[in-house]
Amino acid sequence: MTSKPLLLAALALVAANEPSPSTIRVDQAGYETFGPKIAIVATPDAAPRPWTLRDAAGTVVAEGRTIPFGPEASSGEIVQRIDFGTVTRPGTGYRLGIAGERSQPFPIADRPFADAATAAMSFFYQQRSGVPIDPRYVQRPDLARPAGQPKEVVTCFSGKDQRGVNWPGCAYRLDTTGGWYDAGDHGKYVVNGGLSAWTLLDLHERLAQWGDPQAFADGRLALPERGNGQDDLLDEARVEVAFLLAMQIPDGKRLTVAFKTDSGAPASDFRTIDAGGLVHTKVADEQWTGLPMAPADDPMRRFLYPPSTAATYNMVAVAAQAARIWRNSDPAFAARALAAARRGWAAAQRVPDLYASSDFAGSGGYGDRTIADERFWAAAELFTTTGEAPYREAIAGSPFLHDDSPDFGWSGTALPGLLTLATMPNRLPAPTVAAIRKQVVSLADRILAERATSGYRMPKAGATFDWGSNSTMLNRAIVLGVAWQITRKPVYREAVVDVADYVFGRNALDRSFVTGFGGRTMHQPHHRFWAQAADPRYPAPPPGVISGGPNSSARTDDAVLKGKCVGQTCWRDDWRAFTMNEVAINWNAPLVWVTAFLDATRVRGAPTPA
Ligand code: 9MR
Repeated sequence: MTSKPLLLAALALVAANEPSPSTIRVDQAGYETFGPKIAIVATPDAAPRPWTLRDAAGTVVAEGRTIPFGPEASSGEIVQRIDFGTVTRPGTGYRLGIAGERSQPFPIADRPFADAATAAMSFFYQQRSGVPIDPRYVQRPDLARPAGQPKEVVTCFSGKDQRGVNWPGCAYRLDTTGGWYDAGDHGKYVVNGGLSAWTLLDLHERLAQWGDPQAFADGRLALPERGNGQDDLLDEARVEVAFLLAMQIPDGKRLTVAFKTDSGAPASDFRTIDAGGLVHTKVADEQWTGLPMAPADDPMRRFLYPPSTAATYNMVAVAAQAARIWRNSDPAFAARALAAARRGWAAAQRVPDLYASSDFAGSGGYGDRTIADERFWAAAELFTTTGEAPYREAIAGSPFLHDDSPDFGWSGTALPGLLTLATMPNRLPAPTVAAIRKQVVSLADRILAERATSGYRMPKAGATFDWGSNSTMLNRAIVLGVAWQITRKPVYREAVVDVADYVFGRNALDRSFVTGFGGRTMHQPHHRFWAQAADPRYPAPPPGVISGGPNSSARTDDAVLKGKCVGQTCWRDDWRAFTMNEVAINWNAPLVWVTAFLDATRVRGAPTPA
């Protein structure tokens, strides 16, 4: 148990190290030597102000006037821009200044995002379940820890759910050892794990297309697999792919499941089905544990929770993607993944309407009533890998070929399918591929249009920030990045830089949401092990971990900010604030994608004048 004085001392320590916020907001991780350089300043009125840029020695290296923008919806401020893109001298400790106010220090560097990409990948190693976290592969010795759930052979949950409905369990066990913990909790969820693994695998495939296939070559990351001759990003992603495969129900198993699981009513319509090939939704604790809690100390019983059609399609998509990625380097693994994907596809055709129940205690719901998008995604990945007719038929005529949502996430997975079909070599007719590319570019244009309305040049208009809003921004940056890949128009890449600038500090809170990158970063994630703010005997987070970000819509954890915040100001650096400051695999994965994209596509050397 923590004593109160210790707790207060820990909180005071964090507060004492914290520079005060500035009204001049910069990308605290840095600006690219030959890239755009925009800062945002909040001012009491819209009158332009003179600004200066000083180097670390205090010498003025540039000056100019702010460019008024006006009222800003996402923050409630009046903002102006500082454009210092003409400065191309690398250095550290630059600061912008306006009449007595100065920004956090920042570097100008050729590769300001390279270290963040590496650190953001380390997050996945440190979220691994089933293996000890080895001091040789982490940034500080106190981040090492014993394995959590080193032998996780689990059966289905049986007994009463939170609404008193009795679930019958099952007559088998699965070995689900491994994978990544989802977030600050110790649940392992297929739909979120699948999307996260897909994001990293998608990055891997694209790095080659961007001309940087060695970005995560063997030895680039600190991993136990270092030196095995395989790409390190693939080594990490494989941990999760293996977990997804382990969640699939063996052939011939029968299971009693509820077909009615709408939220609002207790689960009902239990039927016994042939469950072979379906995928369990999650393996997780029976009850929520508190913070702090190292994975190895987690006392809860863990169970498999019922399969769903969405989880099945999700595994299918990623396994199909894995099958083409490992085809040459590990044909046996690739064949196993493809067989699992085909078996999953068949099972989902047989059982197209099995939805997850969110009524179990101890773990996240991840419920999703719309499965057509998962089906489209699975078909897209299977078709890209195999070229076979049934998958083409599932794609052809799909409304998702023309869907106008620029967002994707754990519950909305049509866009991942579209992005794959747009640029991964496949056997669709050339005019169809051209139409899909056009669609991706038009979604990116929609994002650009929203950015034009944003004083912070965010890829999203308005003041609504949902749970995990930083991943909404980063996933939109992925769409922009693919549009850049298709068109090579600089504006799409510039808009990706804007998203990086936002998450690394160019926001209304003057806060880098990524630990370790910036002068004023997030310190206190909602995380059971990186829980130093809750208990000084636990470690502070490693660098490279992104907060979920502002949440203006669903803040069940928070009375402090209620009614007192606008949009992006609805966030606190507080380990208790689980709707705002948790960290998660599906938020760090797009951080890796975006930082690695920017690093791989950086301008090498001074651009030739037009
Ligand atoms: O990221 C999820 C978010 O979209 C949902 O609104 C929220 C509430 O259901 O759950 C989030 O996911 C959490 C999951 O349920 C449990 N592990 C931590 C995840 C991040 O907070």
